[in-house]
Order: sequence, then C-alpha cells, then structure tokens
Amino acid sequence: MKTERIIAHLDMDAFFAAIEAKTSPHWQDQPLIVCGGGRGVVATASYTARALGVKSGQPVTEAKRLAPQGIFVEADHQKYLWFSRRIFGLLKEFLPVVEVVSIDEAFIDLTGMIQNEEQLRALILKIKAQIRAATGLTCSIGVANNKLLAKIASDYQKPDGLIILDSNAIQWLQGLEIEKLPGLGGKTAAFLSEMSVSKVGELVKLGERQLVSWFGANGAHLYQMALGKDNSPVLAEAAPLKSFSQEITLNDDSNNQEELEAVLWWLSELVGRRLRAAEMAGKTVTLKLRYADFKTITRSQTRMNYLSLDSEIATEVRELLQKVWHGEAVRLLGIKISNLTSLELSMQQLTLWDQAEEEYQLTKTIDALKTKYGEEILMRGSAFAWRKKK
Ligand code: DCP
Ligand code: CA
Repeated sequence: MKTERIIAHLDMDAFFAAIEAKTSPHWQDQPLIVCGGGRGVVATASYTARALGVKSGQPVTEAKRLAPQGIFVEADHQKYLWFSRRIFGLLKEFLPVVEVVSIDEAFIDLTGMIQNEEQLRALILKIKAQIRAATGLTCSIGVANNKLLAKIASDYQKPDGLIILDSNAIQWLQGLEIEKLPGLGGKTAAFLSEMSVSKVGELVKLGERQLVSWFGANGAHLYQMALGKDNSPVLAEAAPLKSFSQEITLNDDSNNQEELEAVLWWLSELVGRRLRAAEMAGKTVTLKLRYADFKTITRSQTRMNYLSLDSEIATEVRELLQKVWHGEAVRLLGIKISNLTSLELSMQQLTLWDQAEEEYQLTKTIDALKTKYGEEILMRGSAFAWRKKK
C-alpha cells in the first residue's frame, strides 16, 4: 500500500442548494431548487427535489411542474465562491497536495502520508468532519490509486459518501454503467446505447481497435478509462499568499513622532500597492518596532471590514503606534497586512465601499503611475519630506 499512489476525490453534495439550505434552516429538508442566473435553467437541486425528478440543466418551467411545492432561489455565485474558498483553504492548511478542479471539487494526493487502511479512513473522516464543522456542509469522497477511479468513486455513493477502492477496483468499475465514466459525451453514450453497450466491462471486450474505429482518438481514451487506467498527477497549486509586509531600518534612530508617522505612511503605500496589484485586501494590520536597544515588539489589530487603501492601512498603523510607542528611540519599523481575501470578495462585504470607491480609483491611478515612472513619482507630503531628508 505504501508504494501505490493514494488519491482522494472530494465533491461537495448538491453544493449551491446545500449552501442555500444552510442560510435558511427551515428549508433544510425541502425540495430546494437553485436557478442559474437568468438562463431559466436549474443550476442544481437538493436531494429531496432530485427525488421528484428535478436536475441540473433542466428548464425551470419543467422543474416547477415536477416540484410545484419547491422553493426556487436565484443563484448567488459570490456566496458559493466564498464557501468554496473557505473549504479548500481549510484543506490546504493540513494537506500538502490539493488540486482544486472546480468550485466544489478537488483531488488530494495522500501518497506517502498513510501506513494502512485504518489511518486512511481516519484521515478521510477528519476531512469530512472539518468541512462540516466549518460550513455545515457534507461532501462525498472517493479514494483510489488514480484520479479517474477516485472521481468515479466519489460520485458512487452520494450524499455524504465515502468509498475506498482496493484491489477489486477494476472488477467493480467494469460492472458499472458506462454513464459513470466522467466526460462521456451525450453523443458517444447514445451511439453506444444504440449498439447495446451498457456496462464498462463491455467496452473492454469490444477492444481498443473497435472503439478507435468508432470514435478516433477519443476511442483510445475511452478504452483506457474502461481499464481504469490514469497516470495523470495531482497538481498542487502554489501556496496562497498569506500576507504582505515591508520593513525598513532607519539611517539614524528616531524618537520623532512626525518622522515615524511619515515612515509608516511610506510603508503603507508600498504594502498597499503590492496588495492591490495582487487584487487582494486584508483585515489584520501588524506594526513592528525595533528600538535602539534591539528590543522588538509587534502589535496587531483586526478590522471588521477589509482594507486595501494606503490611507486605511496608514490609519491602522498610526493607531497601533499610539498604543505601543512611548517615545523610545526606534531603529526599525515594519508593517504587515494579513488575513487576506480577494478584492472582489472584500467588496461584497464593504459597507463603506461607496465612500471608498473614489479614493480607490484615484489610488489605482497612482499605482499605475508608480509602475511606469518609479516609486517616488508621487508621494504624500510627509513621506516626501522624509524621503528627501534620507
Ligand atoms: N452547476 C450549474 N449548472 C450545471 C451543473 C452544476 O450551475 N449544469 C453548479 C451547481 C452545483 C455545482 O455547479 O451545485 C456543482 O456541480 P455538481 O455537478 O458537483 O453538482 P452538485 O454539487 O449540485 O450535486 P452533487 O451532489 O451531485 O455533486
Ligand atoms: Ca458536487
């Protein structure tokens, strides 16, 4: 077991509908149908609604006929994205190789992390429990020695499923309906059904040559799938950025408040600009001070809303300075902004956004000028005076 690859596929159950059910608890066991933004089709439906025949991609009019008592809600993609980031962010905190492949599914490479099946089961249950504790949502997980089999397995026992495939995996696969193979197009499925092919095992019996003669290169791929073969790796993304920080050691130690504030403003501009270039915003601001005697202190504060403007960051660090600094001579100042989210998501939560928007646009214009002409092309009065002195 140690030498084989161990790959899990995780897929959230009735994702959009389950989130909507959470936000309104009395909808929990109702037929809940999420309609896809103006297109007049069903994005997804709760399992209760599916029992009535409602499914993804169906016209809403048809869903209303099948489930007249159903609760119909419009899709709120920002909300689903927030849940998605929360779920996969959580997994990445304790699992090294996570490849997110859609808003609600990911592959996890567990190779080398597990000694036996008992440990594997415990880890998978931990993943499910953590997601449930953080979001109240359930998922289904399939585990196998490749991505293809793991994906088929996660879909096999929904909702809240857990399937771990072992050496019988291939036999199991060949007894399944061909529709279980991921990515099998409607036309291919219809053609095969016309040829009275219904089980995966029958594809193997037909042989590669026959499948290629029918479907060309897709036929060869289909044959490999029917054999349960897949060597593709789990591609972990680079670790997400957790913070932006900048510090500076002064040429001469200083206990001049005005000068320290000017330096902090300058640092806020540097960090703010990098934050905006990454299209991010952060909630927690940290001030770091190193005194002349090398004693170093840090102090953080976290705001309710996300910050991305230099002026907002500077206000926070100035407040922190007032709290911790009592006139000591300072040799180094640093600031950090953490607890990040995408700018797009932060805007959803920003009650002050209307007032801030104008300043944000102005700040972006300044960022563009700095990128073109250099850091010192535009500077706030106090920061300018300090830089000139340097
Ligand atoms: N989706 C959509 N339109 C579709 C299919 C899906 O908008 N035709 C959205 C809604 C789903 C989400 O993508 O909630 C994830 O798709 P899935 O196919 O994984 O379906 P669900 O998560 O809803 O259900 P399941 O429990 O079967 O995975
Ligand atoms: Ca899903």
